[in-house]
Amino acid sequence: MKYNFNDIEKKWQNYWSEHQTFKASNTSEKPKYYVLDMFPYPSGAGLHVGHPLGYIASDIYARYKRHKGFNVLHPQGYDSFGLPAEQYAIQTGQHPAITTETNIKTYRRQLDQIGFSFDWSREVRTSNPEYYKWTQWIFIQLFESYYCNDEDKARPISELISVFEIEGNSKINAACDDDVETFTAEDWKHFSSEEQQNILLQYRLTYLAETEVNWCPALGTVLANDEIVNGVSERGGHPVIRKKMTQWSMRISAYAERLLQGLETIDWTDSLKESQRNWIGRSVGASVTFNVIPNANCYSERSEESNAIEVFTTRPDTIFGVSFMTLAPEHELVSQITTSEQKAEVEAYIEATAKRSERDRMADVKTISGVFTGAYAEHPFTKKPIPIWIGDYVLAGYGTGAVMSVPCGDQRDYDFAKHFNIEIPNIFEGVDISEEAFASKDNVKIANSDFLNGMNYKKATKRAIYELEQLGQGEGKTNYRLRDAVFSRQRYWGEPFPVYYVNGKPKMIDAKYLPIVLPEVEKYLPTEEGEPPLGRAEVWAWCTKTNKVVSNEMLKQVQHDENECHSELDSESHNDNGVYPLELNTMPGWAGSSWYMFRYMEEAANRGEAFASEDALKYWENVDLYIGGSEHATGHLLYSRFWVKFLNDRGFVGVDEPFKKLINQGMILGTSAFVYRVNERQDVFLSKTTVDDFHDSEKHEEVLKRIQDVSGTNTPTFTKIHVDVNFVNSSDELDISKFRNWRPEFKHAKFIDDIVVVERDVEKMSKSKYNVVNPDHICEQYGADSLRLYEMFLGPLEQAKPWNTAGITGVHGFLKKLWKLYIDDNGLKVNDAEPSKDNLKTLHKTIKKVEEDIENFSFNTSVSTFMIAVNELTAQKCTSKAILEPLLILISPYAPHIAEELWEQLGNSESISTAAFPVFEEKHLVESSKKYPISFNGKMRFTLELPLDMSKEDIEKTVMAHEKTIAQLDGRTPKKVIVVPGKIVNIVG
Ligand code: ANZ
Repeated sequence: MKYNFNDIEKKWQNYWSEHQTFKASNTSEKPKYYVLDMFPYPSGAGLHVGHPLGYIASDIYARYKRHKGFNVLHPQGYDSFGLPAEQYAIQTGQHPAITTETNIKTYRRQLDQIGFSFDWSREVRTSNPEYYKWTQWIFIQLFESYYCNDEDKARPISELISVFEIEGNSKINAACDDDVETFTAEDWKHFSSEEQQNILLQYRLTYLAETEVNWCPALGTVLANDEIVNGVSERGGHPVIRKKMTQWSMRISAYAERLLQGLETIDWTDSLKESQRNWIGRSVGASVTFNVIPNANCYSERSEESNAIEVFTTRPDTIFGVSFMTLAPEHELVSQITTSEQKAEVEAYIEATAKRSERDRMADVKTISGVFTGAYAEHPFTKKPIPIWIGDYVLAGYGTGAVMSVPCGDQRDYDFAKHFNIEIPNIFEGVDISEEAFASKDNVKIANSDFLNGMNYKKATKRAIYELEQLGQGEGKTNYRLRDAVFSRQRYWGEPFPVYYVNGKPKMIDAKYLPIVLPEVEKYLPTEEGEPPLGRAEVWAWCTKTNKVVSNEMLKQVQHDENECHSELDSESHNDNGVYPLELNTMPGWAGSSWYMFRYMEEAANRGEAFASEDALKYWENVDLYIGGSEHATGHLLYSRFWVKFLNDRGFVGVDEPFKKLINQGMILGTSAFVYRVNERQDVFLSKTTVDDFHDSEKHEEVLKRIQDVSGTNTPTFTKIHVDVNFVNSSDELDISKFRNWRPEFKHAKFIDDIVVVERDVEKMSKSKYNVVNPDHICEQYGADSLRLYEMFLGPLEQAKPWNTAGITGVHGFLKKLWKLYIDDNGLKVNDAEPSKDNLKTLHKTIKKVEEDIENFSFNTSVSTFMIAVNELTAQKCTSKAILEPLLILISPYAPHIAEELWEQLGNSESISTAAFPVFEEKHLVESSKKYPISFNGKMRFTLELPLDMSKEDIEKTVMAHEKTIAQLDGRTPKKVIVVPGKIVNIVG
């Protein structure tokens, strides 16, 4: 009987689905284990062989854990809101819900054919209203919370209001905006409700604020920092500019320290933790206030006010080395302190720098640019005037957007001072700063610094902070690079906010009316007025009387009436029919993925009253193993930790971290193929080798002639272009007719060479590089088990590795060999024969290695272990069920279909996934004999294999009687025979 993988795989996939073999239970007696994959975004292109790598690894682990007696939750779903479906909708008019549905079908078919042990009954889709109802609900909870720094956790906003009512805000220690003003209980009572709402907004964990955002005009939306690569949008590579907009933000900065500390409690790779640490960017130092010296010559009307500049510094010990200050061009004081003489120059500079992105500004250390404001600040200790400059090396969004510049200690300050001829005082004892700043803080004493003289960095820092505190001009401060996360997107295909506006002030819709379902629009583009696509919705107003989304007509009605009788703005008090505009932005891609791990915990049938029931949350706790790509290091993986900490603070979940262990799978790279095109004639192509010959002086003439003959060009130049790897055979030769049929512009392609050999290069596997290998073809041709084994066999899970389809025949051959061990032309050949010692040794060696490998996520080495085992058992002609049955369990996590089939053939009626993992027994590996080195006077002459349980006397007798010993001794009688059982025999004399 042949190994008919296509039939076998289909049969078992149907079996698993019909029997719900991998459905997890929420009430099992077994210990729980939760294995999660980062869920896919269902793109139109479907899966390529790079996508399932992590899924295969997690599936092996999930199946292994089931064999080990765990109740395993291994769910899957779709991150189904997002930009590509929307862009496709813009181009084709097709509703994103429809394309998303189609894409999901393709994904599901592709995933099913690989034989994953997913519990599909718990599937989630972030774009499903029943799902995003809870994303909206979490948003409301964030709005209704503030962060109490004393308790170090989020608390209900109602508690904050109670404190305001009793004692105002002077004693409140909470995360809030920078510019919150102090008020008393009395003040609070007298504030209008609108003023009160404005103040609360400065404390809420999600708040509306005018923020400088990354605006991408081409995509018509705001992008997060991690959606921008090298200054352009990650998607599409469009330019990104900075722009001020009113946006929802998430006060993630309140959680900076806990996000940092939490890393110590989870089992993630060092590199991943390091990127989160860098992203959070904790800096310990001080904030210092410099008073601006009033100057009547300022052009601003507000110049008479007393101004102060607050800076953040990591080096308060260098305070006496300050010889100027630098403000970011966007700093709010710039316009107030600049003198009339400097006004024109300052304004020109600000305009020029606005064009440079923050990233450019950070990356560029060479260009020194800046301008003097004409104003001076007073040094807190020496009282000397210090010139205030603006320079774009100071970033507006970091620290306070202002620095105390210490040219002797900071290279950027040094370069700036040199360039503009500013004084460079030296405050380091015995250090030469004639060439560059002294950037180190170690092994040096402070000089020329009044009360800091003679101190090292540590002491001077402490003392400087103390003295600043005495003056009331500074204090110790820890700063984080992590900024609050902008949460609004000007897109259609995302979660609507449960928010409406009364007099421009946001109000939350009561949670019991959720979900607020995404409205229909006739086009997915922003409106002509520049509003987001939801601005096109006709039924998108909130009626507070019926608690329903109603037609915008009702809104217009009110405004219309108002215009007649009243001024335009006071809509609430007059003629108010209780209908208000809804928020037009939608939530960003990371909203739905920040909590989806909890949704899977609930069995689908019980999903109702909560995002997951208390029992389900308690049972599954958090994800034990999470596998996914490292590109989410500072996006999804940080945001979801933040939301989980918040949900935990407010008592909605019992855990503080979502993912206990995390592994990043390495990328599978494609082997791209290229030909060269003659630039002067777009329809003429040639091989890489011919291009090389063209540049070779000996062959140049001949090649040039050939090119001239075909293209008529005398001075050809070449461009390398991608060709689809599917047009290339295993000898790297291009199928010219396929190429010509590929695209209209290639229809009449002419080739200089008869045989076109493509150039190969390893790149990221991507549709745009035409190097994508589709798993469907592999499954058809070799089967899913071969695909699974091969993906693992490519190399260590976490490393990047190139795909080469040709290599799959190796693992496919192995599976055929495995099959033959059980089945030949006459059918099953396994019997009840007593296993030999060698059989047992092979089996137990394999159990030990495979178990160790899986526990260490070293799946590639397991595959070679299986190959060795099958080779050995084949050589041993093993037919013993006692060996071959457990062997199937070992292989089943990797190649589940063939394992199930052979398991059934052996007479088992239940799925192999329910079988217990074989138990390793050391005794079978213990050697029963030993190859003794036989030495004569310490020199080894030959080896002799003897049983390990042989007595000392018998060993001596056997060795002495051996013909090689007799020959060695040549008639002599040895003085002594030393026998160390299990080790050596030495014959002396
Ligand atoms: C005085 C000083 C002396 C500084 C010295 C450094 C060395 P990290 O570690 O990244 O937190 N700085 C503060 N705010 C800035 C901004 N918005 N843009 C650019 N630079 C800024 O760096 C903090 C240090 O970077 C601060 O300490 C400040 O310069 C500068 F010998 O103050 B330092």
